[in-house]
Amino acid sequence: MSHFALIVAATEELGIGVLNNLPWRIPKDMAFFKHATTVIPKDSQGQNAVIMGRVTWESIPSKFRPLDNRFNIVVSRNTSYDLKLAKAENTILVDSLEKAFEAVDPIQHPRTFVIGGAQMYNLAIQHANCSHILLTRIKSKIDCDTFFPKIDEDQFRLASHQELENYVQQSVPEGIQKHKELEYEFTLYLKK
Ligand code: FOL
Repeated sequence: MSHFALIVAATEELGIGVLNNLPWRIPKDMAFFKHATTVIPKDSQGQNAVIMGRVTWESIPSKFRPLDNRFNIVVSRNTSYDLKLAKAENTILVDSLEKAFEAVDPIQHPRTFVIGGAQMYNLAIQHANCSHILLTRIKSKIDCDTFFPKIDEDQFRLASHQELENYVQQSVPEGIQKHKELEYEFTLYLKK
């Protein structure tokens, strides 16, 4: 298998969720998520793959499921889990993260993103092929019951803003952004 990225929005305390949902709604971060996970590198073809745990799958509003223009891979130990797909295309169920990676053909799916939740992130961040972490850092204190693992600074370095823009092939607002009472910042970490 080839390398993959994690994408996440997390507070300074690395909170990512509460009651099986996102603790905030930041439209420009959601637009960033959609763009970053959909855009494919120049001179490649196909659609990126997004890998998620079953709880994250259920947290996505059904009208946005499966995430369009992306190959959706849902991980559940329950091999007869009912995805309840309205539109049948573009989604598979696998029973481990390793099987999710095996299901990705790098020719058809140029980039792979692990999009949550905590259990998937915990396994994926330790994986040798985890090369990128797109972290939207939420600066406000928000109560969460689910957390992203600590990013080991010996293994990952904070990339420059230019490296972030190159990766997502789009301009990204630099520095602290505001949405209502929330402050946040787009960052990228790269495997050293
Ligand atoms: N990464 C970042 N930066 N922000 C997030 O909110 C985020 N969320 C998840 C994973 N990584 C993230 C997991 N949760 C949708 C909903 C929840 C979700 C991920 C995606 C979703 O519905 N996405 C639609 C767009 C929805 C909209 O426009 O409001 C999509 O097409 O991507």
